[in-house]
Amino acid sequence: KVPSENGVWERRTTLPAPMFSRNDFSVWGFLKKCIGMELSKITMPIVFNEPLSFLQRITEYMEHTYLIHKACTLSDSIERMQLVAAFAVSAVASQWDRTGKPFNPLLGETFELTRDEEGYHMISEQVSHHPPISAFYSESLNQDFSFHGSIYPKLKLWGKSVEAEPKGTMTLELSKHREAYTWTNPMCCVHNVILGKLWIEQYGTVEIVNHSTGDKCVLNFKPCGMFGKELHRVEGHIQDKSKKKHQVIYGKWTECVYSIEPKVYEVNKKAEKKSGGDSKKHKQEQSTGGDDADEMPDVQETVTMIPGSTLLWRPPMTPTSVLGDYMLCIFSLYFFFFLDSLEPGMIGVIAPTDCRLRPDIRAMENGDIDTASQEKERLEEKQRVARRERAKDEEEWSTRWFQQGNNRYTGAADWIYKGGYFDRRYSDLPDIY
Ligand code: CLR
Repeated sequence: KVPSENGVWERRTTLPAPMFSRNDFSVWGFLKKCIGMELSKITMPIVFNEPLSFLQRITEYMEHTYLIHKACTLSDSIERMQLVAAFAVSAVASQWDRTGKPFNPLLGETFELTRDEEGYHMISEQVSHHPPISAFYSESLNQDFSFHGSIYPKLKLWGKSVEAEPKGTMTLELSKHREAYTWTNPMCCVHNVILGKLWIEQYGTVEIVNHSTGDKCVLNFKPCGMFGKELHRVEGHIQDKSKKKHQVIYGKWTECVYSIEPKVYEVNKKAEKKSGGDSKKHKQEQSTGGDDADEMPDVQETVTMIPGSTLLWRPPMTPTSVLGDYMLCIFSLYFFFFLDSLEPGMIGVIAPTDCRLRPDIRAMENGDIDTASQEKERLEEKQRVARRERAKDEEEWSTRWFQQGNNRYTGAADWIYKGGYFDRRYSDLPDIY
């Protein structure tokens, strides 16, 4: 927040400093030395970073929390599933055009987000350094829901792209309905790390399970395909435990999510085929093998709304120009801006491990790249020294707000919130900055 004329603090609407252009730096120049290495162990030059910690980047899952609030008010479980599906799609929507690398969180780093107006708060902690694992827990202030999970981004360098598999289970619990939903996020691929313009694709099947009713929503995040026709497209359906199809879900994760009755959807599809809507007459050569860049297909086609559909979600659009050379595009700048803003009321309230207090990220946000770079090195060295000290004393690192366990619903390995963060008795916190 920034002070306005009458002395009241208002949320900021711009970033403190514009960023330099990344165009002069080649990602490949660094990556070629790293072939065959585990990507999480590579220290990339800071120019490829965006001034956010990975903990803040995953907090963007919460941008459209109103969908969960809405789901809580519905009495029909299929209708609730529709909104949960829309939430799962909306959660990854901010990835569009976000090719900056967030800062790797330090072990023990935390990020708190308290949004009184939106009725929830969230706490996340870096619980492991190698492999990097971030755990998060959010709940509504009126105890209607909790949404929690952990993310271990497994990165792979394929010829021209970096593929990130976000390992970890998302769990959403709606207390009034005694329901729990689980799913795993789709794959994320960053194209053209060798040459060309970086762009992001998300693909894979996301299966949302309602563990109380046995309802399922199977969502297919489509790979962009040969003509780019499927770029950003999401399609799927909701079925009950007897496998009866109830609703079809369709749209794009960058644009909108609709739901419609399966019968109406099928009729429409058939009609579209008859009219030769998507003829595949001219086969085009696929460009995966060649040396040239995989350009992002032009996204000309917007989603056609089939009559009878219900709109479940649409992201609020904001002009990207405000961000200047940050070269990221985000639907709701508002959300991004306050993710990293250190408001006066927060000092002394947020935990001393909160990434808002990280000097390297702060320096980068202020446009001071040299300080950012020096500070980043200092923090990483401090972390290494601490680890060596622990090894010498045969001491194990203990996580502060989460503990390793199994997901209650799926049995998969998970990180469980121990509670207590919001009591704000921050004893035993490591000194990581
Ligand atoms: C996407 C949403 C998933 C969780 C997740 C895991 C890994 C993240 C990815 C998200 C976004 C893109 C990401 C990736 C790790 C590295 C990659 C931040 C948040 C960046 C863009 C790679 C940049 C490196 C190039 C400059 C080479 O649910």
